Amino acid sequence: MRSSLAYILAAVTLTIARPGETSARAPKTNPWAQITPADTAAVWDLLHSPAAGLNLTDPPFTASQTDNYVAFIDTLHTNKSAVLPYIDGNGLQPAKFARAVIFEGGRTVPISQEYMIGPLPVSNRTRIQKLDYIFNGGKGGTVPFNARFFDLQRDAASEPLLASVMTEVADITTELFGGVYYGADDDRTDLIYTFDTPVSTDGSSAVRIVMFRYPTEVEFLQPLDFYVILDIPGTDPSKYTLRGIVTNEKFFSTVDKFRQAYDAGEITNPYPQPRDYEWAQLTRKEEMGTRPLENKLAPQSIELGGKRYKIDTQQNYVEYLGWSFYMSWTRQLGLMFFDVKFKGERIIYELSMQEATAQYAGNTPKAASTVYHDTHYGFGAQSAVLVEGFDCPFGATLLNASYPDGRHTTIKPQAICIFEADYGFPLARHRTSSFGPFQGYGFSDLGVVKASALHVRHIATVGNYDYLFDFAFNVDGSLEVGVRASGYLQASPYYKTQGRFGPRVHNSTQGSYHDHVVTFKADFDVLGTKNSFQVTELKTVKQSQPWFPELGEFDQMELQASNLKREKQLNFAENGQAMYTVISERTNAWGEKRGYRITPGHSNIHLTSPNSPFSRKQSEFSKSHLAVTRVHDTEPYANSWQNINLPEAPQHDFAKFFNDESVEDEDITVWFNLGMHHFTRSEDIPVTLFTEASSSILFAPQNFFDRAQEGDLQNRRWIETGEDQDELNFEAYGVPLANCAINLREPVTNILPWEDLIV
Ligand SMILES: *[C@@H]1O[C@H](CO)[C@@H](O)[C@H](O)[C@H]1NC(C)=O
Ligand SMILES: *[C@@H]1O[C@H](CO)[C@@H](O)[C@H](O)[C@H]1NC(C)=O
Ligand SMILES: *[C@@H]1O[C@H](CO)[C@@H](O)[C@H](O)[C@H]1NC(C)=O
Ligand SMILES: *[C@@H]1O[C@H](CO)[C@@H](O)[C@H](O)[C@H]1NC(C)=O
Ligand SMILES: *[C@@H]1O[C@H](CO)[C@@H](O)[C@H](O)[C@H]1NC(C)=O
Ligand SMILES: [Cu+2]
Repeated sequence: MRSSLAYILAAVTLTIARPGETSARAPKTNPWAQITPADTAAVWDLLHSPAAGLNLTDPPFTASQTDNYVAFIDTLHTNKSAVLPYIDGNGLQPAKFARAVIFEGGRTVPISQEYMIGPLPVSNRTRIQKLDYIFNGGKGGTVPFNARFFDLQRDAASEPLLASVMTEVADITTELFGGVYYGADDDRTDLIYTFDTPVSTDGSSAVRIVMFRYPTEVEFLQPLDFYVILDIPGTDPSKYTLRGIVTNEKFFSTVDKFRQAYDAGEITNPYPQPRDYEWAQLTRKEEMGTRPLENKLAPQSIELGGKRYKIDTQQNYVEYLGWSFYMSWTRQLGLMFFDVKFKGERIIYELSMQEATAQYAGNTPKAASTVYHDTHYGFGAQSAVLVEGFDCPFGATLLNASYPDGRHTTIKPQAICIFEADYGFPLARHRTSSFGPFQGYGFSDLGVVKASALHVRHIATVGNYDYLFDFAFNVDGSLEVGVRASGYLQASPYYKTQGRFGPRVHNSTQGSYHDHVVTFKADFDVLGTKNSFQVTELKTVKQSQPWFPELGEFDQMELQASNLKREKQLNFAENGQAMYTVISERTNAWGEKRGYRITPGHSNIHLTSPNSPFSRKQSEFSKSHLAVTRVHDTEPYANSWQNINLPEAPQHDFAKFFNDESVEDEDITVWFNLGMHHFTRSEDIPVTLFTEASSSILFAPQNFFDRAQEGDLQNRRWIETGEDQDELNFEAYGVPLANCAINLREPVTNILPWEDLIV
């Protein structure tokens, strides 16, 4: 498989010259950098040392759910209060800390417990402390066993019950689906399954809703109408019980009742799932024919003038046409940006994705109950190689990403790309003309300015979905955040009666309706930490003007600006009739407060169901377009990675951020949601398309400057007629056109890094 993939991709490899690729030097050592591989190993060893007293089983895959073992190590957020004196002054670089999640199944009351370990590197000053301060649910870093991540160990403990139920009905599943499940390790087994999330509501019990599928590469699109629900509370498998079997939209609380119904002819499989799956692979489909001229190479975005950005790859620091920023990467959240400045002035302290929630609907136990928080699986850990020329333009800078993986560090080669791209439209243009029938004499001029942006991109494939995160730093000082989704639907079996949950998209497959809500954090520091959140409403008012006596009172638009006083979750106004701006008290040349506007882009949504039992309290961050809070070292994250299984008793409750603190002239964070209401369609087969599954937001200067940030760009043209109208003056501002060199080659490359590297 590996070599054939490499071969196909190598067939269209374009190598372009990269003149002037340059490196930057970060002003400071990156204080948000992830912990080093050496630190990860040392933290691992420290946790496993007898002195730590944690009694850990190593390696964890040999452990059972009643042992203690390390789930993972990651980088702990560096406190903003410690960073500012360092990046803005002569303060010391803040100490690095790791966080570690330990599954403590060996305790009398089994739990998951999170720790902070630091300062790093490990020395005799390094301490292992409970990590509580970033979780506000009341139990700190403790998560009850029932709610903890459903790992291989929990899977193994509930497997015997599942296998025994499925063995009892093997004759029926054979007749219905031509498949059996005698247990994962049984050679006769030819079905696979997925299970529900959340597995618990408040941690007091756990449920396992198993949905079977055919074992193909496209399992997400090949669901079978067969569900087994197990109650699996605690760590003692002898207490695990069958809640029931669901098929044909009917519930059977025992195997016997199910068998009686089957024998009575009440259970059928009217829409058999095909066993073939080529239809669901992202390959070219010969039967669809060809389109005229499409056999030619498609247009490409190429940095013809050479790199116009600089990177300090040691510090993950980037400079681009006035912009500068640091990047960081964590196992759970993936890419994060810090200290985002334009022309030397800070606009954003931190910009990072916080959570991607997906909630489904349907009249099946799985679709009805599914809510995902994809940080549960880790955006950093699930991001991987980008295909040059397709995921990112040819010639893009491809950076490796890495994350702690056990005692080691896994490198994901080429997981981040950076490139400058043409916007496809000009930034600005105007043509002045007095030619025409009504003018006595003619003059004309035309100015036009090129638009481009530096993009930083990564793609995380979390289970069925590929999330493309794109951050575009525009030449005019605006910044666009975009997220797109492709990949497989998490589909349900097709039922004739369930059109209200989504259309039939294949023989036996229904595209289950679902919401995607992707929560981001933007800790704005517009010219310092003291900012306000201004809402400028567009109101219609009645007024009269003396020069229109005949109108009396008439309707007129008016801007009514006010600052948000207290922390709040809020939605964008209907019809776009409000502007949202983070402002500083500092003013521009015109006496206006300098700010950055938050402009909704495409598909700015929030979760549809505010009160579903599966998303009740652990998903509050996904329930409004925007939220404004005061910055605290204790509130760095919107969510916690194991919160998903605690909808009724959250480990971390975003709603508690809103405790009436003032957000006027204070250090504030704006949380915002992107996403989509995924109205599934047959065009989601084989995979969802990035064109439609797209969402964005733009941050743009709002009186931040005294004028538009284009006047200093040289990539522009000014064309005017001279005194003699036949004469044309053409100003090109000295940017050469002819220095591009593109070498097209078709090398066979075997360095496509499909495999991770472990260090
Ligand atoms: C250590 O954990 C194991 C289970 O993994 C348990 O059997 C043993 O009693 C524990 N030892 C101590 C000292 O707690
Ligand atoms: C800690 O380590 C340092 C350097 O190795 C050493 O000088 C110091 O005495 C140690 N302190 C303690 C309390 O062990
Ligand atoms: C799937 O549907 C297509 C189109 O209706 C039909 O031709 C085909 O026979 C069906 N396959 C199965 C296995 O039912
Ligand atoms: C990225 O990983 C590759 C191995 O695939 C390695 O050769 C390369 O040096 C790494 N690049 C950077 C910038 O660390
Ligand atoms: C960050 O700040 C909190 C609150 O003051 C404190 O409890 C915590 O120890 C700090 N974290 C680090 C890594 O210093
Ligand atoms: Cu979707």
